[in-house]
Amino acid sequence: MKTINSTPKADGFRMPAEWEQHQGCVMIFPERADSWQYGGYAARRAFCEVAGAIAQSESVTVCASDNQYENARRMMPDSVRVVEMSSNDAWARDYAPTFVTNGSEIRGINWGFNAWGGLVDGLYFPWDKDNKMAMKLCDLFNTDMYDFGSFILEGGSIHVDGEGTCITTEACLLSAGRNPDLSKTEIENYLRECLNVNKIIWLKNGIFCDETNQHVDNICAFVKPAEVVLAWTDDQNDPQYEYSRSCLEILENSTDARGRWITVHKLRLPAPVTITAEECAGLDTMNFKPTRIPGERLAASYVNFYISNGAVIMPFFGDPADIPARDLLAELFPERKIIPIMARDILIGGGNIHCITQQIPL
Ligand code: KQY
Repeated sequence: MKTINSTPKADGFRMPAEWEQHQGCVMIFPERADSWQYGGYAARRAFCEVAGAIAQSESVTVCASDNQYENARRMMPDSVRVVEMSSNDAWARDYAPTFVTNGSEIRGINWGFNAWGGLVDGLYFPWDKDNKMAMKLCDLFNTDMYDFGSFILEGGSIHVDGEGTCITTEACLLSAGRNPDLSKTEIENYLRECLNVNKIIWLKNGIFCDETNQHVDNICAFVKPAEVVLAWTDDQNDPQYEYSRSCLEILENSTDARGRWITVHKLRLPAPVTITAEECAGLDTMNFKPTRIPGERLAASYVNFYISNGAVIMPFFGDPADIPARDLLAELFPERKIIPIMARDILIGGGNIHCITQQIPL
């Protein structure tokens, strides 16, 4: 693996849209007991279901620590490859490489990772093993690497259409714990150079109570060029209403990199999902403090789906809104199978299906 001292844009590489063909997907086996309740058993089962669903149409590699390797190999379907790799937690979207392509070669981008805000408002310490994963994965997948380790960015904070447009949120990218010495224009320049985009649509907020400082991948996702789904509530008393309304206004008044107006499909949220006292009791403390408190709202959203070569793997929450959400995605992705996974045990960790997966383009 060689480190390349230029930028993807300068070399004619771009980040493809998630619906473009993949060679595979990478995930990480969940383990830490202050993220995943009751020792992570239920979360592991949910991760196995996600991996199995993705493996129906592309190859899946799951990274597991030495401690969990045997378990992971036993639990994961035979179609899934398990490799030993250490990490601090299990969020492949955020610290696996962002892959870029020139049509015949792929390269990985290593962003800096500081657990969603470092010592300002990060979610755990240390994060050194997570931060090394992009480099290790470039080696594993035999790709050269762009090293932007001095720029803090998680994969879940960007979405692209593969045709020059990126969507992100101000709440996350301009947060004090990431790149406080960079102006908005300087941050945009990183996105332009690294993803090879020339239009950045800045939403203000994401999902209420999303502990990543409101990653875009929980509120809004491209479903095809110039078309997005937006997490939506009609309840004007819900703080989410104002967040989603503002996103709608921005999106409906935006054109993409090719000058097309954006069409927005409202993907209605489930009723607010909160963590129970029993679930909290199954979480280890962190620095003598509980990581969640009973009644805390979790950042549940149907937007956090993964597009595989043959399917859309989406979260279900056991809410009546599951069905219309599935039907809307089926309408928007007529050529793909919709595979719902009961995702509460992933959500308790703080993210969902998109957050635990990272695609590797062809
Ligand atoms: O991408 C994500 N949604 C990661 C959330 C991390 C939560 C740590 N408890």
